[in-house]
Amino acid sequence: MTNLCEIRVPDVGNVAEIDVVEVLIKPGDVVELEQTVATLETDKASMDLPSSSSGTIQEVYIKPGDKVSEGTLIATVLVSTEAANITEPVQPVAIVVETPVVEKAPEPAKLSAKLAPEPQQTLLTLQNANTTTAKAHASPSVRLFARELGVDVTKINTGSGRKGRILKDDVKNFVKKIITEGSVATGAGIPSIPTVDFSPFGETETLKLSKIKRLTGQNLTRVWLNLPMVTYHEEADITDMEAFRNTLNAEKAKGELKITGLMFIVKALVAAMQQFPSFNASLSADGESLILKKYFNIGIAVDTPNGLVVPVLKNVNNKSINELASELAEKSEKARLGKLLPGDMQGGCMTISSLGGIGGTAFTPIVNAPEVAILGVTRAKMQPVWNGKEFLPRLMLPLDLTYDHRVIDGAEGARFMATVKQNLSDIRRLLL
Ligand code: CAO
Repeated sequence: MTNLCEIRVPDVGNVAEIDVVEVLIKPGDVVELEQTVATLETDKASMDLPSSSSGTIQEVYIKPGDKVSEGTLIATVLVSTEAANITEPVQPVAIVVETPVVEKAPEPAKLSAKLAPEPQQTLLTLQNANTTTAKAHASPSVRLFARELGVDVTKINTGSGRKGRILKDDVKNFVKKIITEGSVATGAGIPSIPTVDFSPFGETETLKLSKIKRLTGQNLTRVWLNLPMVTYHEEADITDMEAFRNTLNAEKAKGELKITGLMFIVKALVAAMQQFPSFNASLSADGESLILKKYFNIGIAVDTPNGLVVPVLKNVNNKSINELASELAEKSEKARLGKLLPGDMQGGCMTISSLGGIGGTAFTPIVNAPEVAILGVTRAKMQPVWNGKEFLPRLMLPLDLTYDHRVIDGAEGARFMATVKQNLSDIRRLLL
């Protein structure tokens, strides 16, 4: 035998019109007593409407967007008389929408470990997401659902519900995105930049980013979020080096490839890396060991019409300045024509980003991880330098070393740069 019972909106205080935000049942669903059947919302609060019976839903009388009030019929439930669970109307569970809600961090998500293509990264994303305390526009049932999946609803930027409310589907989509992409843009717990409609301010045009720019952007963001980076600034006196370079170039026949200062910088850098092995290294995946490299390959950031690419000069220690100059000329030409092969860009130990041909006094380059450091170079400038007795005009080259602070200590960074500086100031040292 069965009874037909009704689920109605209980007394929720003197509120005339309550919005139906989400309906979580359909005919044929089996519901338990106090199971959430719908989410309602007033101006001030969001509430889960629990079932007042357990049984099978026969009919649902509301849909999202409807307005209800005390006594409105929500659904009918077929209840077996043996179960006879008919009760007094159950009070909805309310959560004040406008006030930050402190959420208890649940156990790490199991789902991610099972399904994610990159388990470590995805797991990290979900676990990080669990530990925050913030407000989110979501009903208690959605919060519970999110918690069960190990998702912090505050990491879901906007919901697809009314007024941006986060619905169950948004939580599911968030998880799907993490699983398919390995992470999401906001996966490290960083709030995303809000989307702005610029049209009120004037005309705009949307240009698609080149593939190189998009990939570089993803890589740089990943590095920025993972590496504690420090940038150390130094200046090298390259007056003598420049005089020597000019002599060499003057000896060259017309049309022969000229040598830029960058080749000396590459050599000076590698000589310092030979003295400081931790700069020619990568951190192991578990962060517990340093992988020291016995080869010396230097990546050179090259500016191309499609974005930044980094061809690698291989075995720099075994090559002459002239050889390196022609290799860079060939590779940067290939880079600008978009003809670099993957092998041309692999195997770098440290990268140089030189803006010296353009200008600048200093900048903070981003490490090309898993390398541990990058050397930035800006424009050399004649400066008065005090030699203890008088000011002399010297050509000073600004250098910026950014390093991964997990691997390199500040003092080590400073010593390394002092060595690079010495090597450039007196290039005879490169013979040692
Ligand atoms: N100070 C003063 N002059 C400099 C200099 C410096 N630090 N660096 C280069 N120059 C001079 C060169 O001597 C050359 O002068 P001449 O024309 O009189 O010979 C001129 O500037 C142009 O040099 P160049 O840039 O063509 O050559 P390079 O070997 O110094 O650099 C390359 C090659 C490929 C690194 C460079 O062309 C390039 O693409 N730089 C941009 C890299 C970049 O975008 N980095 C940013 C990464 S972070 O977003």
